[in-house]
Amino acid sequence: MSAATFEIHLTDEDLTAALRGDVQAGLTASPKSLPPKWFYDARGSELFEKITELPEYYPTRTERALLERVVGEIAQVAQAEVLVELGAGSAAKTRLLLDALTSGGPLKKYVPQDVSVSALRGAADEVAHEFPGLAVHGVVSDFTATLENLPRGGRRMIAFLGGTIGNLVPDERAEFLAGIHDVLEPGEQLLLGAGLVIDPAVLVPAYDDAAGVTAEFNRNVLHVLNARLGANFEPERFEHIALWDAENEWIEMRLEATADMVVTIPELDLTVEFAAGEQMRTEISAKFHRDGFETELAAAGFATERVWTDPDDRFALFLAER
Ligand code: AVJ
Repeated sequence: MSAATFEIHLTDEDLTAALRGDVQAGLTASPKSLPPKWFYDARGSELFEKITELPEYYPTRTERALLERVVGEIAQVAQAEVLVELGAGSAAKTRLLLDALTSGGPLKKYVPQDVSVSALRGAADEVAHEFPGLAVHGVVSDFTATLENLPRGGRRMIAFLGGTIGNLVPDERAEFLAGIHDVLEPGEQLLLGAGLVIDPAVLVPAYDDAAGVTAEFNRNVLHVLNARLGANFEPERFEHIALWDAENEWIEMRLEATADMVVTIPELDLTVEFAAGEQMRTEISAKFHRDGFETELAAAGFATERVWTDPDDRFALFLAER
């Protein structure tokens, strides 16, 4: 019986310190904003799982179907011995990749990374039992620390799926891709899932569903601030907004204050005022053009080997080589 091993570069205290810094900076800025990574406490992760099942939210099922179709080719081209999955969480897509990379290639080791031990532990142990010949080594860290501490040896493929790259603004994206390029050896690979620019009439409802699950997910960041920093937000007094920014080609989620409010955040010794109608950005989810993204990969030093898209051109998988 095999069990997963773990290394932890990020403690709960580190996470709280990072949250404090982000909230202090974001809520004292004008306009106010909060980074999307703080959506994902246990409730936020559950709400995101629900989002992936909504009729309007096409990215997850589109990427999954695409992956199902091309995973054999990916395995064949990549010949990966080590799969590193960034933001692995409880990723259901992992099985598909692992099946293909073990049966159609030389995979020996799986390294899932996430910021939350709890999300990672269960999933990593399950994979270890399902794939007895595979070494499973979970890494709890942020991306930067993951890249710095990435185990060497064996031909590696780093996978970053789900379109989460879209949460980064262009500068952060360039830095992130360059950071991945830095840690890879020539010949090693990056597998990236990215949402493509499509009709806003399809895009916007994916982030503003009729059942209101995304609205609740958006407001969850306020629950997180209440729970972790002792803040007294009344989340139901903020309205969910999702809009398509055509110039930047990203979906932007915001929370709009429905009344004048004063919020205190004791852990930060901070009082924050919201005016009725004031909007605060909580997430960007950038969408891409195939060529534009290849250019970004090239700027980071990658050669794009293959690009696959779904039949409706809504989502793309890029396989790039250092
Ligand atoms: C998990 C970052 C890929 O941007 O589509 C879903 C998060 N936000 N609905 C995305 C999200 C609103 C999602 N990612």
